[in-house]
Amino acid sequence: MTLLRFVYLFLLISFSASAQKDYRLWLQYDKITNLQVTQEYKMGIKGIVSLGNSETSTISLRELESGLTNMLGNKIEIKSKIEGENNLIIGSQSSLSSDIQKNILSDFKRINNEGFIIKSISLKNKKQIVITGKNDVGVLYGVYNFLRLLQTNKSISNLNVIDSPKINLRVLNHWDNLDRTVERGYAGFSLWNWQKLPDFIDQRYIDYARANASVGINGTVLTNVNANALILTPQYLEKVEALANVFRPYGIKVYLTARFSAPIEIGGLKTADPKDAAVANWWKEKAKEIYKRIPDFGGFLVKANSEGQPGPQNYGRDHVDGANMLADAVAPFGGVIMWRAFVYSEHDANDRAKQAYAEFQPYDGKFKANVIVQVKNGAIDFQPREPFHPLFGAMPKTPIMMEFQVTQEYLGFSTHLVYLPKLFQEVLESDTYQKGKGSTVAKVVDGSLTNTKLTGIAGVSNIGNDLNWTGHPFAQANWYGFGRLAWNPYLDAEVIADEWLRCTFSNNKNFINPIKNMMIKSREAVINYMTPLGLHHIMDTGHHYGPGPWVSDLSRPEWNPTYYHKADKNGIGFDRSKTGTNATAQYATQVEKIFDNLETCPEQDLLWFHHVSWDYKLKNGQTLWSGMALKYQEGVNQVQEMQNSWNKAEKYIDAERFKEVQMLLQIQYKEAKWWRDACLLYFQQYSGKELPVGVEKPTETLEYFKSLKFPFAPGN
Ligand code: BDP
Repeated sequence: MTLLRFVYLFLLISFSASAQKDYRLWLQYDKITNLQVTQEYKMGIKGIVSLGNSETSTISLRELESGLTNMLGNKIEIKSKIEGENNLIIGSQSSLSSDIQKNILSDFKRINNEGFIIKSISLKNKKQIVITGKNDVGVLYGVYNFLRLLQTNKSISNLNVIDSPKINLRVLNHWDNLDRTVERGYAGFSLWNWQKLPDFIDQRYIDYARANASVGINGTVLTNVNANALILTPQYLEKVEALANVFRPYGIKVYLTARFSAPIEIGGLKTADPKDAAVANWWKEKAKEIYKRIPDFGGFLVKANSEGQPGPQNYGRDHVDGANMLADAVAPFGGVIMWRAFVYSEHDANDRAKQAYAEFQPYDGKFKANVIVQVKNGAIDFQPREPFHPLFGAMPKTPIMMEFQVTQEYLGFSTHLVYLPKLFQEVLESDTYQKGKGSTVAKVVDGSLTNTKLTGIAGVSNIGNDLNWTGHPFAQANWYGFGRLAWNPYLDAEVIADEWLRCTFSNNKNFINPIKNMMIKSREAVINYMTPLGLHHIMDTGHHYGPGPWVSDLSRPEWNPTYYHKADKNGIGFDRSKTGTNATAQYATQVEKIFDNLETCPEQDLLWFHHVSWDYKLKNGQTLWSGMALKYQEGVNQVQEMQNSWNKAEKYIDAERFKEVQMLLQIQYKEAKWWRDACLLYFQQYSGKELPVGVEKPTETLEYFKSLKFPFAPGN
């Protein structure tokens, strides 16, 4: 490492420490206020000895140095060798002396290449703490983990933390366009300043990498799935290379989206037919060109023959032909193809929820070894609640990766406080019954169910160039939580919320407990005021902002909310049971039975799977109409409770973030009422019934709600 680079890195890290709280995410490193805790840390950490000399090791060292200095309020000595006791020794396995290695040899057997060990050891009768891993990135993960222990005021007196990521590819999908607009982005423009790259390296890139590394995210797809072929031209690849160079020492690989028609658009070929030798060759050469610049390039993410994107079917070929052709191109360099299964066609009269399974399931076992099929968590599209996608557990011979949406396209944009790890956890815990009871989606995704080696999880990013990165201070928790669950899909959302609050705001339990509770409940609140009881996709059209259950004039039937709720005089809901589209049959028999039967179908999914009458009796004895109306009201009430909790938090945190969240919650409250009133007025036309006692009367008419138009809603 050159001296210049060293100084540069140092400046960058210290810079970010002085930036605003909003910007610092969960890496606040605030001075610890608890004296007893501070005392323990000061006694336990007398110096840092860094054994590595890579860029990554320097980052680890600087991160520790700045984190500890800020949290403890005094500088920690950096030592060139181990002297005295209570040193933090950081370095990868090969850099450790044999007497240190002796202490932890067996632990190395328990971690994978990205794993880490944080351990209190005794060395020549002196107590030391070692942070290690098989390589420097593992050490970096260990360092962030160690810092988190301090951020959350955990004891460090007898450490023995041994941890590895359970999923290999932990990636963010940026739906960022080359003009810096972000599809479904609600936090400003794209971070990637293509015009100034490659020469101008924005501080943001480094802080983005730090944030990701701190939760173990190890890949980033820079560009939108609705892809632009230009990203694959030398002019842009040079810029991609610059980003890859920034991210590499943080353990983050860069991926790009591949537009299937690129050989025509930028390659001058007449076709993009995957069976055409010239096409296959063009991709091989393109891969070679990319890997020459970026030797650790991750590979391509592809949206093909979906929502108008080009793909192999344009040439009478199928998804396997397309994916395998690209797989061959990147295979020599160790690249992967993440091929999306988000497909549905306007020419297919079949229930949209069934189409991806119908198309992809028969391909099981047909993809090349470096292809992983990327499946959204549910069969429709990132709704506030969806039953898990039936492809999970249905393709045992194919690596399947999870796609979650971290950006809140269908959940109130970045204005609504919705804690998404609750949603992620619900999906991951769902039982596919692929190999009998206990075959959870998490076990499909981490490969443990079928001993799959290529595993992955993607989160559609909610990050933009807003000062606070995500538009809503609490949307930072969704980025954080996605990363934590990508690392370990068995973590509990509540534990993650606890960690995040402590790192981001305060360790004061009078703050943590009510605010954690608010976060946990927020996900059910949004379901209640938007789409209770299994309703889905009734957002206004195109931009998906606000309610639009009345929309029925779009060219594609399955883009219309009326297609999804099917409300009429007789009742409401989409019959996907045996008597309807039989989508339930796409699940394992045990699951199929549960969903198919009205008695056993969870009420939270009722209208997803069944069309029932307005008088249908819910488990609590209410009629469907009353129960639904009360759910809408409950959602509104829950937002009010969230406001109450937040208002009491004022004294525990900084004024700026307090105020921001307070204003946002007020908008959320207004919009929750909008959702309730618009949906109930609309559905009331069919139910023909009065609102039950306890539901507030709307103050506007249905016509008014229908007249609202948002031509400039963001993200569209
Ligand atoms: C939908 C979005 C659209 C995306 C599409 C996808 O509305 O902007 O392009 O998903 O995932 O949710 O490809």
